[in-house]
Amino acid sequence: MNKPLVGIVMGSDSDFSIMEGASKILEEFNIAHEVLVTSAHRTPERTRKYVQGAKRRGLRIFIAGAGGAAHLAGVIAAESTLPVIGVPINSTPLNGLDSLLSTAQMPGGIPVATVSIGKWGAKNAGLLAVQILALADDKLASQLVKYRKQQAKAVELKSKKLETPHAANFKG
Ligand code: RP5
Repeated sequence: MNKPLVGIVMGSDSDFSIMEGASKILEEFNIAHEVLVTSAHRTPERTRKYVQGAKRRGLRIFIAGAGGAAHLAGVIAAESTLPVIGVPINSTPLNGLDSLLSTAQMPGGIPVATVSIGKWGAKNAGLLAVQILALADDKLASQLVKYRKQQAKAVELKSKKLETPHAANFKG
């Protein structure tokens, strides 16, 4: 089994139904990754230990998802110079707006690349990790181009199903 390149972490197992979107993308691109639960607030020491050992174990990127006062991505970024992608989870009465602000509003000097709230964010976090890894991997870069082409084709096919006769004259 290949060593994991991406660490997908989340504040609670209740975040998994969202965060598995990131894992699915990495599986699609055959990128070795690991998934675990650790909390900035409930298990601060576990989080610190995990992050401090990550570079040595070969990890290149973190994807961190949390909800509410979502400090997980920021705490990880504070402990490591590896890139951190933050996913705000919509697990709260504020529907993730709190998570978005807590994840995105990092002080200058400690960046977190924050994606959109919830499922879209988890998927895009996976894709952003692939794009970062593809900078040094031509095969992965070609896979990304193929992914985009397939995605565009799928839109055209969906359009065909509901196009009115005049729209058929549009050659997009
Ligand atoms: C956050 O609190 C977690 O990331 C999760 O989104 C939220 C609720 O956690 P549980 O109470 O379901 O464990 O820390």
